[in-house]
Amino acid sequence: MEFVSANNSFACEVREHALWEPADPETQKAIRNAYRQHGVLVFRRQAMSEPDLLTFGKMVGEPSLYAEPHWLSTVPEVILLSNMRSQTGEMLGGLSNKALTWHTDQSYYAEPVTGCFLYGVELPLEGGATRWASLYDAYETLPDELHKVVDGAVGTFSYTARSASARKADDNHDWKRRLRETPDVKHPLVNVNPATGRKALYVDPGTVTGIDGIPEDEALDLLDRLLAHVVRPANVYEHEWRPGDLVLWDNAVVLHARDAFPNEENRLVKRMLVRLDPTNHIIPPAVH
Ligand SMILES: O=C(O)CCC(=O)C(=O)O
Repeated sequence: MEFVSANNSFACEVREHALWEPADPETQKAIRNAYRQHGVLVFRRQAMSEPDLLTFGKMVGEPSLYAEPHWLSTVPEVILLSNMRSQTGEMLGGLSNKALTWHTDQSYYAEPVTGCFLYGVELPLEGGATRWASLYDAYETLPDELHKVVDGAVGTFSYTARSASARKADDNHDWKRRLRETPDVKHPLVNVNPATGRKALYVDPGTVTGIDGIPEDEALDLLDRLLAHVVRPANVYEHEWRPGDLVLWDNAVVLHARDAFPNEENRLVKRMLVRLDPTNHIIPPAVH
């Protein structure tokens, strides 16, 4: 097994390793350590059944169910993301073919499940690339005057705000129930890894609607500046998907975004959410 930088970015590609074969404890530990350190791990050319995906999820943490039951696959921890439809015309999973702007999953929950991976099954010839940006590197390279503002700051994370534009699209969400179940929450804008002491910024464009103690227009301006810093090209890993690729990431320490793709083309990726070990990973705490 070999760990190399993916396209000279912060993300790490794991080579010479077959995820569908049983891994010994040393190998598992090396993968978990690389995951904690880099926040994004890329495995190419994997042949994974859904039970294999579940076994991998259990190696990383505790696989968790998603809030949209009709996106779930035969193994219910596996979530389908696709623009494809069944023979009777129902959407096979969620998120259709649309672009997804920079975001991090579950930040609108008081206790986000932060581990996540995608496994590429069927991919379009054009479009549909996914990008990740490091919130560790973003924090570490912030100018001092911004450190002073974000250290100790608390943001409001709103599912209602986040879903406002998505609610207009047909992407197979049960919006009414989701809005009812998901009140606004607060999290710190900077979190510390409990095992390494490393700090990561925690911002989620479109979801963070305000910062405690800062007037709204100033807060939104600050959030725009932070986002521009996080997603500058030197801080981004872009993944061009091929069938069999598996990308694992930690939503507490990276943002991600996806390009749109033509709806005439099929894209099917399988996703799993994984609750991570709070002694090794940042779990963004709720602030009351
Ligand atoms: O389909 C993708 O590549 C990304 C999906 C995504 O952004 C998500 O699951 O939150």
